[in-house]
Parts: sequence; structure tokens; C-alpha cells
Amino acid sequence: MQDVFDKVAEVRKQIEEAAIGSSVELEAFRVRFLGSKNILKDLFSAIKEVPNERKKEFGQLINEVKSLAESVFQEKSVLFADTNKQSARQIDLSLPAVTRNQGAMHPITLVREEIVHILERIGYVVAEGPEIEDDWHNFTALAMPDNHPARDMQDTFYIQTNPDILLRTHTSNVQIRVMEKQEPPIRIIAPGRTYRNETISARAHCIFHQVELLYIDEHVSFADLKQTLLYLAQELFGSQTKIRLRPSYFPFTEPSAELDVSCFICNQQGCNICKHTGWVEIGGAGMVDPAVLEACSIDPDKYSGFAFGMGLERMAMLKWQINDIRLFSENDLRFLQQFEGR
Ligand code: 2U9
Repeated sequence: MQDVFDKVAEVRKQIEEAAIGSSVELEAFRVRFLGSKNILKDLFSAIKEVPNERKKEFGQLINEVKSLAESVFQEKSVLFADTNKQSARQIDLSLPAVTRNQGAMHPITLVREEIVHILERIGYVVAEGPEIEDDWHNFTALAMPDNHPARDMQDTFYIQTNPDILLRTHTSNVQIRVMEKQEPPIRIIAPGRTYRNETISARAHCIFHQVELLYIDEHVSFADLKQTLLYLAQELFGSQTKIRLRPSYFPFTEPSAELDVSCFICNQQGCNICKHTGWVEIGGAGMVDPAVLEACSIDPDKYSGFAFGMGLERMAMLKWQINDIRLFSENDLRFLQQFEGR
């Protein structure tokens, strides 16, 4: 029985003589004498060995020793408080780095920048214009007369009830505005957002993006157009790429053509992307209609030019095999994060 009283006396001695010279030693002290499995708890459970008449005395003794441990700890905590903060501030270079989300470019931005850079290398400059446009710059100047079906409310978003103000249906308004102000030669790229009153589905959206290009100078020919498109296609899809021009119709170009490139997925062996034809359509083109030049006071007898237009959603969908156009405007991070680092 004297044993347990001796043990308490010994623990008291340990507390009184404890060498606490650092925050590490202070923490060791706390764990040993005040922690959840501290040595005093073990001693306290030995109370069953103490005869009843001395249990009270024993309990008081343990409480005294516990208070002693607490006051030693308090006293030393004040001493090491600053040191503690300082060590918290120290940087542990062996820890793994905190990775930060860098964000990603939007896939439409990525294809736009790619096309713009390719065309800048052969002398084109980016031009911009308004998304809210008047009827003349969006339709009339582009040889789309009053009765043209594209002007229908079904196809075009008009601003409130004003039949003269609308959301541009293509970026061609930009070229009209440049031609009004600038003498040829004109070599411009017009990338931008466009609007059409379409029912939204996996294949169609009422908001989409285009890149159009326009080149006006003396003696510009269809051969120049073809060579420019071949350059663009080979820069985009690789030097082995072939192009094919199919006759088509646009009100603002004559002659007009649809541009196909040899399938970059299957190399013309046949796949779902080219629907086993070996060819993929990527845009439309043509020689600028003389009536369009005239509308902008450019002499069609002196100057000629070509234009080309492509949809950026379609390009991105082909490039990354994306099967739903709505993904581009929904801002779902699970979609957008896949373009990190591109
Ligand atoms: C001016 C004169 C002519 C631009 C052109 C196309 C053919 C064409 C489509 C491609 C896919 C639109 O986004 S899309 O649906 N565009 O096929 N665009 S020629 O012609 C112009 C432009 C401006 C002054």
C-alpha cells in the first residue's frame, strides 16, 4: 500500500524536476502528465488498493499533483508561445506541393486562336464589329433582299419589335463595315459570336461562333481562294490533307462552294466522322458578289475578292469528337477541365 503513495511522490518529483527547454519537451510533458492516457490516471485507478480510511487522502494527493502539472504546463506554455508560432511559420520543403487549378481555355477559344494564328502568318488581321446590328449591315449589303427567307422571324432574333435591329446571324457584318471604311487591299479575319433562332438540340444552338475571312484586291481569283483554303486545311489537319470544293449557293458569293477536307480521322479509309465518304465538310466559300462590293462603294471592275466562313463549334466537335453542341455553353467544369493544358 505504501507503494502507491511512493509512486505518487515519485511522479510529483518528476513534475517538479522536469526539464522543459523547448516546445517539443513541453508537448512531451503535456502528453505524459496531462494527456488522455496520462500517468496520473494509472495511479488513480490504484485507489482500490488503498484502505477506505486513506482513500480521501490519496485522492487529494493525486489532485494536488495534477494541479501542479497543470501550473507547470501553463507557466512553460507562456515561455514557449512565441517559439511555437515561429516553428509553425517555418516551411517544410519536403512536403508535397499544393497544386492549384490553373483553369483552362475554352475549346471554342482554342480553335479560334489556332485558325487566327494560321491566317495571321499569311497577312490577315483580325477585325471586329457589333453583335447587335442593323438590317443593312447584316442582310441588305450582303445581297440578301427584303424577301430573303433568312430575314424571317423564325431564323433571326430581332431586338424587341424594331425590324431594323437584330442579333447578327453571321460575322459578315464586320467585313461590310471594314469595306465601307477601308480601300483595298483588304485582308481580314472576322471571328465572333453569332445568333440564329434555332431550336436548341445536340446538333444546333441559337448561339454559335464563326470565323470568316475576306480578301479584296486587284486580280484576286478563284485559284487564290483555292490555294488559301489548301494552306488553311493543311495547317489545321496536316500536310497530307487534300481539299475538295463542291458547287453551292450563297447570296453574297458567286460562284460559291462548300469546302471538304480529306478525313483526318480515318485518312479516307472510311469512318463514322466522314460517314464512309472519306470527306468532311468544314465551311463555305466563294468569290465576293460584285453587288456586295458595289454596296460598299468598292469598284467591282477594278477589284475582286474571295470570302470563306466556318463554324467554330463544328470545328471543335470534329477535332475532339464532341457529340453535343450544348456542352460549349453550359460551363460544366467536368467538360471544360478536359481542356486544361491545351
Ligand atoms: C462578305 C462577303 C462574303 C462569307 C461566307 C460562307 C461562305 C459560309 C458558313 C460556314 C458554316 C456559315 O457558320 S456557318 O454555318 N459560311 O459557308 N461564308 S462565304 O462570305 C462573305 C462574307 C462577307 C462581305
